Amino acid sequence: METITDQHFDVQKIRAEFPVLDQKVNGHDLIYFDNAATSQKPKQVIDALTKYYEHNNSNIHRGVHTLAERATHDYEETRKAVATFINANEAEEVVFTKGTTEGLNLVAQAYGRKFLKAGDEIMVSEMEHHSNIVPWQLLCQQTGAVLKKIPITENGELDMGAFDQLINERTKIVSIVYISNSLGTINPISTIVKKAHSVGAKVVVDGAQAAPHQKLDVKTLGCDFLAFSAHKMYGPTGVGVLYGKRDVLEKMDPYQGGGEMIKEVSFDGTTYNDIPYKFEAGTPNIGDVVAFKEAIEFIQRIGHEALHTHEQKLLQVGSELLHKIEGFEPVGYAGDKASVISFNIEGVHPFDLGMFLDARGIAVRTGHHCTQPVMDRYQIDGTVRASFAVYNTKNEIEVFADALQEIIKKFKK
Ligand code: C6P
Repeated sequence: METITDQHFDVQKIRAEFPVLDQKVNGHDLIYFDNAATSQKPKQVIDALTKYYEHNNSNIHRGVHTLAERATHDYEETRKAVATFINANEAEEVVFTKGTTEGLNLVAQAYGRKFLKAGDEIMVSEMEHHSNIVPWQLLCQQTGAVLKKIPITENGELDMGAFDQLINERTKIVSIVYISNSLGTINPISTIVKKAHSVGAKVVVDGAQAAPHQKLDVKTLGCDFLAFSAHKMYGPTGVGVLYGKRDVLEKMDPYQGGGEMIKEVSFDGTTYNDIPYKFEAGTPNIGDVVAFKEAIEFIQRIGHEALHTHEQKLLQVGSELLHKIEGFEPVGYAGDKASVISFNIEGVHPFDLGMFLDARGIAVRTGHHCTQPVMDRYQIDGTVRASFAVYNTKNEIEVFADALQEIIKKFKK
């Protein structure tokens, strides 16, 4: 497939693929800067979903009729596309979930409950999303394992010195976010993996925010598990991926019991299906999995390089313009950062800023972004977060910065 080079990157052409962007909100052209919460969907994803329900809807892996075969084929084609997208060894290492949250819970329960015992240690960082904290807290309650926290520095990077101090032979799992949703920080995953593996710990990567911005290569990363969500990478909601290395997945117990995950069931005992089906109990979200393939195709067509270059330009323009605003207080300014700007304006509550921006058609997220420990770290209630995607423009950022200036002026009168 031919990808778009930097010179041929045409943001207006890309925007035209996203019907939702072409609308007025509260009388203004919509400016959608809430991409870290969920991205918009290109027409090819929407069309694939419609096509599935108009032509192929059927249950999978269990029918001999034509529609069942078509649905099964398309569902499994997405699995292959995901395996290629993340450079997995094989499609069987790709488990479909309903999102990152489910993937992380699956590892905690199906791996953690089987292999961890009292006194073992699990390490996460202070910048984790709640979905990479709470499943481990539950596991600690169930097993007596202990949760350890890698602190973050003032600019929002992992304190790698502290990590080196914390890691030891009791560490059994390191579960770490690739890109922080509230700070934008890109973490040095390969380094963490090497250190964790040297003490025999498994590494789980929360790739929710990385999947839309970063080339995900499980071989380069070396991680044992990687979880991400389709809806943050231009795909449908309700679908996620848990990648796991074959030998690890095979040793794990099932996560849920039901149809599809078994080989034989009797009251004398049940045998389980092979991976990945062992972890996909019940009828999955077939239509959305099928449409997810188109989101992958969309990203591959643009190419990670062009995508990255464009988003980094937006980040640079946004950072420069916002820094000129009086009272601007960035939260998270790591050297290696994705296109997310989290900030506060002195004397104005983030929620108020969010409301006034919405009145001008600008969608941002405000609050703690499901990372309350980050807010505690900086002793703030929340932030305003503007997160940029491939279809955002420099002009939108200029409009956003002007709108902020005007809103602040009104507040300070
Ligand atoms: N962050 C945000 O606005 P789900 O909901 O399962 O698709 O993803 C959970 C999740 C896990 N890890 C990270 C780093 C995330 O950013 C998210 C979702 C959204 O930042 C909703 S809180």
